[in-house]
Amino acid sequence: LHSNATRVGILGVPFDKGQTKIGVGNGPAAIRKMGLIERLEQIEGKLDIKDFGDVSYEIPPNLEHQNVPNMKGYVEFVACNHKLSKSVENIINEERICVTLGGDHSLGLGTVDGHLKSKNENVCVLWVDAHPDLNTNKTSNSGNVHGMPMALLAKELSDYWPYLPGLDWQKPIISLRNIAYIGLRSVDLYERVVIDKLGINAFGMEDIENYGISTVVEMAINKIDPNKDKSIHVSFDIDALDTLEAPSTGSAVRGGMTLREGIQLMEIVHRTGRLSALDLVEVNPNIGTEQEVHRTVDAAIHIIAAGLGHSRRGLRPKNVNTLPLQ
Ligand code: HAR
Ligand code: MN
Ligand code: MN
Ligand code: MN
Repeated sequence: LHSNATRVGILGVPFDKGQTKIGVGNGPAAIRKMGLIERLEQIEGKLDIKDFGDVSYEIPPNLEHQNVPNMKGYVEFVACNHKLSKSVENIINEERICVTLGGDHSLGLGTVDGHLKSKNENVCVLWVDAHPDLNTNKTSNSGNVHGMPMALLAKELSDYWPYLPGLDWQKPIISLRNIAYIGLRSVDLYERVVIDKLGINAFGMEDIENYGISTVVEMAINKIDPNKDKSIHVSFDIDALDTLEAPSTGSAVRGGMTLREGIQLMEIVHRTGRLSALDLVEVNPNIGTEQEVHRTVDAAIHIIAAGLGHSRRGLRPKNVNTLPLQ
């Protein structure tokens, strides 16, 4: 391997307690089984890929009987994300781009937290999603914690949470100024109020329609990283893509991004050279037909490969003179 090869760490998080549908915990296995690593190995320049396996966790005894109103699966959520945050921090400390395979989107708490800790908080986040995941336990209609990670991470919302037992390791240390949404089209009432009041960078489907995906991505990155010196975190919820592109997911919403737009987004992020963490979440292989599952997982792999430098223009030959062109 080349010594300057891009270093990548793959981490599975078969976590499904952030929502109530069975199957999203099988996401990492499905993505690996369809050949993620084999496809990443074909990327130009050869990546240095290390698979860290799946995160496992135990509930610490002092947490066992804790709960917080309107937060389903609270102790599992806290325990898993604590372990996950440390793993992500270690992988990024090894100078690897940390690719986290979900699992439901509640894992975004741990991945962003670990990234922030590794990079001394000098991080910006692109949250690519149909949903803003900005509910607190008071505003959520579902009590599903996969709709809450952004509200836990944001400094500006820390006063809106009750005491959260076992979450002292996680401080809301990212400012909403360093966060941008892309792909929104299913926003709850309170989420809408928070986005408007706090002026959160939010690019919805109509912005993609009006400006095109490449302009939207450039605008988003310019907003959250104006000096081009931050470490970039992309948290990609597969439901950002249209239902036709990624049907096997728990909260599909029509009218979403094409796979082409998703790939273009990731190619632009790759070209910044500042991508340090990529989450690919909410792939649920228990939803839909075999063909739909295949399409969804394939889309997920295309998104990841584009972020790590796969080029739609094909590979450049190492030595043109050896090709049978004459
Ligand atoms: N906003 C809704 C809730 O809080 C649904 C959001 C959850 N769906 C996701 N997250 N896949 O992006 O329950
Ligand atoms: Mn989400
Ligand atoms: Mn979503
Ligand atoms: Mn293909």
